Amino acid sequence: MPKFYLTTPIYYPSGKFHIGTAYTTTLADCIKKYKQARGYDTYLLTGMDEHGQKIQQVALNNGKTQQEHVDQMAEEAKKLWELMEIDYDDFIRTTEERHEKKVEEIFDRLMEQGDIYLSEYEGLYCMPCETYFTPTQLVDGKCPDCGREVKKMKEESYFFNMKKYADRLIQFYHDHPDFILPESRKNELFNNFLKPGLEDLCVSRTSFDWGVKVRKDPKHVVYVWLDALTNYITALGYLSEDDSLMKKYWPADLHIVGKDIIRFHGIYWPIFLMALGLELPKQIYAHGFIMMKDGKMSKSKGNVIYPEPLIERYGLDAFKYFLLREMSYSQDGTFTPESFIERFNFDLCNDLGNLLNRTIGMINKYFGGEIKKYPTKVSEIDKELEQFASGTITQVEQYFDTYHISNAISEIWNLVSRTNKYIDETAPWVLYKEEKTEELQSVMYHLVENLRKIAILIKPFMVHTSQKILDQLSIDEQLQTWDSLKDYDKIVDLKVTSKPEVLFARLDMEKEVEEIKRMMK
Ligand code: ME8
Repeated sequence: MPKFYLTTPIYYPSGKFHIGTAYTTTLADCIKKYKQARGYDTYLLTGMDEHGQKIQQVALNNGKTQQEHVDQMAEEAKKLWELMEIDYDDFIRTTEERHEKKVEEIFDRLMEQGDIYLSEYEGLYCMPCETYFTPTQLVDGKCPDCGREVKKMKEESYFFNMKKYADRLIQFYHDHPDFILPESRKNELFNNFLKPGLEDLCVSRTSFDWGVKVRKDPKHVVYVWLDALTNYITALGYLSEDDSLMKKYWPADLHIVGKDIIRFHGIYWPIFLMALGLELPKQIYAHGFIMMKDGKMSKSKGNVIYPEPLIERYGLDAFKYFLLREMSYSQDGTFTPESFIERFNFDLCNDLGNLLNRTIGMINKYFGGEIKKYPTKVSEIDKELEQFASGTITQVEQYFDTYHISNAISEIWNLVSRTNKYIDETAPWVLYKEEKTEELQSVMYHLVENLRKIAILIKPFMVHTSQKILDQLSIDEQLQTWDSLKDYDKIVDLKVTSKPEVLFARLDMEKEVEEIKRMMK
């Protein structure tokens, strides 16, 4: 069985997770479920990035010890992932012993082999990002990542010799054109950071102590990014007695990250791995941001929307559908209450929900709910629909395989629309009136067959809706698998439910928009 190791970033426990943060995990979970359906032995890692000055300060502000704060946040994160049915295999926390011990060892080793050396650092520091910048990297004198004020700081620090590995990394980029996705972000990284030449990276701090201490010089704590990035290997038991997971799953097949942290993953992480003599991950995909009408989500703007109330009111499947559909492969996505309700009403209720309801209603009315077997008489238009569906499957697989999830979903919805149109074209009510039984049987067969396919295709992101469709149509278990998508004539002796259940009930636009605005306050 081929393996597929994928990771989300490990999250900062600095505040409640909004829908933007939830997007990364939703995407990762969808890709995992797709890969599983395709027969991969998958392993999904997520977790928490619990060290650093920012966390120390948040804990202090909340009147808690750092440990109390991160413990509570880890519980909250796990609760959210449970609500969102994120099927992760491990949840690593950087304050766990299994991680801290290995970070100490890694740091020691990099020092011993001369990749890390002691010097002094003077620079412009952005505290929320825990990153030093050179004056030229600033944008309007402020942090290029978050736009906040930077502070002049000087400290004795350990440095990582990035220059030593820069050429090897440039070569790696050339040899692996798909290493960083999407291409636009790879070009950005290459042109803005690699080409001008890398600076050595400051990898320790003395200004606070909430972190992994450098074993041989404990007034220093390890830079949070060096600490955090290694989670992808410490979770697999790197340098441990039992490193069977490491042997099995490393290198990672896919690191999923947001665009704001691609520099750390696309430059520093590969170089750390080279220094450790480990293989580099196969791919790193940096997605865009979920934006609001008035820009980034922020508490001060009062435009933050959290996953819980949306899921509670509209269901998990509608929530995931919206996020994954709205965020394109290489651009940002936008959340507005209006677009959320529109997608719910049009895509889910009108297009998909109605297709199922009309189909079940007609089979009950015309054939007592029964479909016997593949029709004896198949018209041109039926065949054309079969071809359309098989084209959709090929396209959807291609899109899923290259992480173009929004495009994959659009393709599936094209099939939904095409199938709705097929009902209008074949006018089953006329065939019934004219007693064209064989033709009518074929139309009903093809409707059920397409709904079966649609249900399988949406399963990676709409598990419940998928199962409801398959159950209401009483599809045999063997015909619920991804492999069975290539079949088109295997349905026999099927009886649909006589009491169809509405998948998505139409919402009142005005009322629900108000409701979502209330959630944002
Ligand atoms: O970056 N839309 O953690 P984090 C989409 N601890 N994605 C968003 C987003 C938005 N509006 N806001 C945040 C960290 N994200 C580090 C990672 S990994 C070794 C260390 C994404 O909690 C963001 O891009 O700040 C990142 O991928 C994830 O949420 C966690 O962000």
